[in-house]
Amino acid sequence: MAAAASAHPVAAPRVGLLYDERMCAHATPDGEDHPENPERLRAIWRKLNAEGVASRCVVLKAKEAEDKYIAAVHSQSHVKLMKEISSKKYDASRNKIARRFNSIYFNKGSSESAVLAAGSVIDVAEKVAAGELTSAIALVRPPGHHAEHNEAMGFCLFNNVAVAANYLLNERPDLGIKKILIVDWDVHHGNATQKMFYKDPRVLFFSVHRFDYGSFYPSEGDASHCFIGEEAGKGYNINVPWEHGKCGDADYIAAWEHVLLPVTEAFDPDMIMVSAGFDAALGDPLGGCCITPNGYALLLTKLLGFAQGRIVMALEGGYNLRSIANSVFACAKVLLGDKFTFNSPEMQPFESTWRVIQAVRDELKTCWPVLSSKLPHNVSLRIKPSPSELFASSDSESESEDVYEFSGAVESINVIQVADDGISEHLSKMKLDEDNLALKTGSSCSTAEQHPTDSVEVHNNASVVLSKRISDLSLAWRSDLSIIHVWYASFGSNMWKPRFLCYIQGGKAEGMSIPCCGSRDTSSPRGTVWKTVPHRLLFGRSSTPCWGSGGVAFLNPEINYNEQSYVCMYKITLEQFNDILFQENRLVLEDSKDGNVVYPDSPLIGSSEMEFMSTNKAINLEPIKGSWYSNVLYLGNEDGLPILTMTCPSSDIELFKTGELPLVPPSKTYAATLIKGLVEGKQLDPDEAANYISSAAASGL
Ligand code: X5A
Ligand code: ZN
Repeated sequence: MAAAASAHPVAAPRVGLLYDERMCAHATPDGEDHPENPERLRAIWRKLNAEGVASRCVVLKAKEAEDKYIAAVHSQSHVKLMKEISSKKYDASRNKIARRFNSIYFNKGSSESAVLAAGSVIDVAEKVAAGELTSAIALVRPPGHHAEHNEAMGFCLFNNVAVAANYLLNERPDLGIKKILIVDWDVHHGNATQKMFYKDPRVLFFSVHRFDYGSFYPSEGDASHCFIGEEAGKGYNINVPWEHGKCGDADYIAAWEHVLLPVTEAFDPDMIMVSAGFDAALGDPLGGCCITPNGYALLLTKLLGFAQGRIVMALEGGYNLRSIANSVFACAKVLLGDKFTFNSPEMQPFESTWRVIQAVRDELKTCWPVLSSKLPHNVSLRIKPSPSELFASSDSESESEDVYEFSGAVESINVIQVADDGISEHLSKMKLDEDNLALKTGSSCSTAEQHPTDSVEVHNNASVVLSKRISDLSLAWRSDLSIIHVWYASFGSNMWKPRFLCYIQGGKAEGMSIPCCGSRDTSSPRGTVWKTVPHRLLFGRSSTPCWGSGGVAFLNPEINYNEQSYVCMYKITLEQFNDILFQENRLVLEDSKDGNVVYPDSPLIGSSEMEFMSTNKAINLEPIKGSWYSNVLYLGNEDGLPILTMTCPSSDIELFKTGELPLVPPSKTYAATLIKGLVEGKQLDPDEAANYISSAAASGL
């Protein structure tokens, strides 16, 4: 390579690039598809080689972590379990143990991959700290930032970045790294890293992530901006929680300019570690955000001016192979010192971004006085994405390939005028039938407005032709909704699978006095996943036609971070979800003449209701006002699909509070059904399950 003529030639940076096929051994046990799969590493590695970037780096092999270094941030028993989970001893119980964790699989390669991932980040961090490398990228998996002290979680087994940061601070004082900034730009909150350094002022943890008011994975309240650290660590934990998807370069740059960079300047770290997930990238199937490769390059460039450029990047999430390959490629070029030209396409942060940034600054300004200044007030902002944009899937691969040709990201925010708040208000008040839009597939992060123009005319003058059209339409919704999948989150008796299946296949399970008619589509759920949600479980009303006397389960629609209720999520079609709503709300009739079942001929949750929920998080179904389960809640997103549940409206909660509706414990049979669900679902043992139900029944509202 010809060096450019310069008065002060600067030595080429030595950029570490760690890749090792051994970290591809961790995979699903039976080859099931999973977003966190070995191809992620291979796709990145192929791209870096094809572009001639790998050969410009110092390529390193993975290295195992010593137990004691992992055990400095994890419990001994967790280290032991993760190290043994791939051994013969666990052949029979491995899958069962995986199900005890949230979003975890194990196979025979998991233990070695996990130890190598942690050891590799230690190794590159040590080399950067020692000055052997200028900076480094560790292509590791499994990822780490969700892995808690005593728990694997969210595709993560060991918290690789936390292990390495702890190693430098506590084991290698000789290397002189006294303060570390961890920048977690994975689209998910770095819950575990936050906890591990919550009281530690030597580690400034900064995480920017989707929060969606608490509904985005990992759906814990501590991802909010109010969590700023404790004791000596107060002020050294910074969360920037996005309110919705579709955030892109402009939003991230704004968080950098107005939060991260001023604080980093004041903190003056000795090293920066990036929890570099690329699931906020354009095209990612889980993230729903849209950072371009140039956007990542710019975010990284802005960090290079600190800590003498000592940056260690460790891969976390990122599930679109093209997007992650292109994004890592862009980052590698930044570290190698390639010049980027960052143009300023017309791009503006969301109005919500500005609100979030202001809230973060307010929360932290006493700790970081530099945040007390006024934000520029005449910034040009755009309104939050339209509802149809928010539910649109964003995993088009060709699209993310195209974006690589995109010329650049914003350099600074240009200022024109403040968004009109009235527009978002209008959106939330939109009448349901005003916008009978088809769900958009594929997404763009363009700012183009989506207008609800294509409403289907069904309320028209009567004519033979039209009535035929109506009946066609009444079936058409079924085929439209049969190709859309959702997670139905059950929290009551439906947690017991045989009972839930009655709603799909018809019939009745043990303890039920009347049978279900089932769904028109009797196919089994495509998946089952358990999780807990921050909502109160309550039991109320005094009897049901099906279960007899005793209260039935409701979920308080209000989010309450002090509550953890179990939900069993079934992946079903939106058609099946509607059929469950019909049955729960007793809308399926039996024709008195032929005994055939008659379903309502339009869905309760169609595309427009989905859109409404994407912005409002809940929808009270007007057509069945007064029914017990007329309130559909959007509880977030699981692997790219919306999580929905059905419960009572908030107005009923008020009636429960005043006693106009009674809070009544469940009957023995009904409680037994819930307990069976929790036990057979391997969530709780029988005693714990009984406790869970009785304490939910005992605590008032
Ligand atoms: C590392 C990471 C995501 C887990 C999502 C689970 N984990 N639904 O991106
Ligand atoms: Zn992630």
